[in-house]
Amino acid sequence: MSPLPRVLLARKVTPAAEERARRDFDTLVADHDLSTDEAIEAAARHKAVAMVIGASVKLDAAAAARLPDHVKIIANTSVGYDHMDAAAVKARGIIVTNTPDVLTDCTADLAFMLLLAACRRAHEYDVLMRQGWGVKMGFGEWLSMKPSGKTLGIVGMGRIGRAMADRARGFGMRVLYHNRSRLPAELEKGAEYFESMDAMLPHCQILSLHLPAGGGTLMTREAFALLPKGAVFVNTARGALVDEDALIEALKSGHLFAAGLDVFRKEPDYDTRFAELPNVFLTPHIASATQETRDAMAMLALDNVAAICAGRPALTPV
Ligand code: 8YV
Repeated sequence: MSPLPRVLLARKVTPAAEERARRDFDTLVADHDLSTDEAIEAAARHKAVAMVIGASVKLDAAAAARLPDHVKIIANTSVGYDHMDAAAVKARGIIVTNTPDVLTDCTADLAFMLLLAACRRAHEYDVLMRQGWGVKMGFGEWLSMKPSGKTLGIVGMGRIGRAMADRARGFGMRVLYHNRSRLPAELEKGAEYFESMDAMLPHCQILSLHLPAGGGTLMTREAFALLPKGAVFVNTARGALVDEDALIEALKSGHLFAAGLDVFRKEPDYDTRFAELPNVFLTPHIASATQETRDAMAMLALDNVAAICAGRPALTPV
């Protein structure tokens, strides 16, 4: 019997996925999410043919050049892979995979939760209750914003953007979108296409980002200014897309009614000025963090590893 393929789990995965990895491969399991140097060193030491990684392993061109020759696949446990220079890794003859589809529903669910929480002042009411319901509200006081029937703008109408649009339709929203190209009618489902994001922004009572990072800062001070006064902003995509100073100013001035944010520029840290704003609902980059979805993401990463080790094509190459 040939020896089991050597795999490095450079990040902690779920128990079910770890059990499978230990059963199907000769697996070295890291006890924490490894840094880039730690991961490259562990892969070399373990003679790994596969590395299962998360965003703590940042493979820029220089790090890609240091990957050991025996590594055949880098399996990301995420759909976004802006933590690596995929072209540089692939130029080394190494397959790169990600985890599309399996996290679409949970990411759209969380984006919609942030949308509802931001519109309905969920954070403020929750704090108020935990402080003993000190403020008794009059009929016309502390009012929030009705999400149903509003106009939602989506930037990035890929799988997650379309799942967000599906949820919005259930709330009677008018859906606008900006995307690199217009979708066919069966995917558009009545959403209105804007070739220019700037042309769309003035119509968006709520704006939600669903595109990868890489194209620089999309939501600049000027872009926020184009949103109508009282708009709500939701981001489950990447913090790098947003000028956070401009966002904080817009939230403070009341130009934005509220925001719901799952992603930040300085992850795994964040600008704590957000925490001082009552009109922000914050989550720590957990859109895909349900038991079901994290299991599915880790299993898909391992499916990709298994395919490459068996000489088959990867399921979800990038
Ligand atoms: C994270 C994500 O990767 O898939 C993505 O692009 O950002 C997330 O799913 C996940 O939180 C693991 O770190």
